[in-house]
Amino acid sequence: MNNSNKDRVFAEAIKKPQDFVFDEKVAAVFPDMLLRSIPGYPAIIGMIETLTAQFAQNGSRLYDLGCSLGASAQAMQRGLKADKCRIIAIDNSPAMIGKCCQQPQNAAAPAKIEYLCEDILSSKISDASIVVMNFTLQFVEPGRRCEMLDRIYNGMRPGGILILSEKVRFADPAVNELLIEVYHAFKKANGYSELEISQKRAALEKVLIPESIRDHRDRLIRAGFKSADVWFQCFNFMSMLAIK
Ligand code: GEK
Repeated sequence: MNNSNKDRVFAEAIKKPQDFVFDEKVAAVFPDMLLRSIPGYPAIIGMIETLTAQFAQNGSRLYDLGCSLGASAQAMQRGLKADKCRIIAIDNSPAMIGKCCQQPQNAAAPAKIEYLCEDILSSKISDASIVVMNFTLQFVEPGRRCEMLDRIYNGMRPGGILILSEKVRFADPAVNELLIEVYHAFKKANGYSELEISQKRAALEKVLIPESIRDHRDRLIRAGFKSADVWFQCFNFMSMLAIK
């Protein structure tokens, strides 16, 4: 990897701590940041491809909400076997969407990816057979998460799926602390220093609000999904499959 693509966003001591933002600096190193910060990220992306092959319905829409650089949308594009679908990838970070639009489209793919720079809380979601929220709901204000899930559910076809991946917390504070420690050991093993780990943790504190697996499942069932089950978990990171 070229050194300018390596995540060093929190490597130097920060004098005036600020909340984490998805700006140009983060977008420039984002693939490296995700790979070294989310246990199982490549496996989740691979399974989004597999799930798309299984669940995409002819003539439907596939959404990647909080797409960042479009990794999930691109996985859906690779897995897509259904005809006449649209793939819509949305993020409210101009830095992320700007980089997505510079990437060449795969001309041989059955559907091209449409990138939109907007707030997913006001995005139109309709006729969807697949919706992916890969580590995005955790950045939505907790008070607006029910509304977000209701909008997704109402915009989906019967038999459609929502893939919801999130960092989670555990109800037992001791277990929660233990899993956070194990997670930090994972980051250290991936080359992050104590300083990088603690400065990023502080920057994310008010921005990334994790909930328990139970909170997520209850909200999905309350929104109307027939089932909502964890299909992937590693430490305090998980992904659920909710079926309408
Ligand atoms: C991946 N899914 O590689 N509206 C639109 N975008 C938002 C909003 C919002 N209200 N809130 C946050 N975002 C990707 C990774 S990253 C996860 C997703 C992480 C966007 C935000 O700008 C960022 O790009 C993304 O959600 C979260 O599979 O960094 O841990």
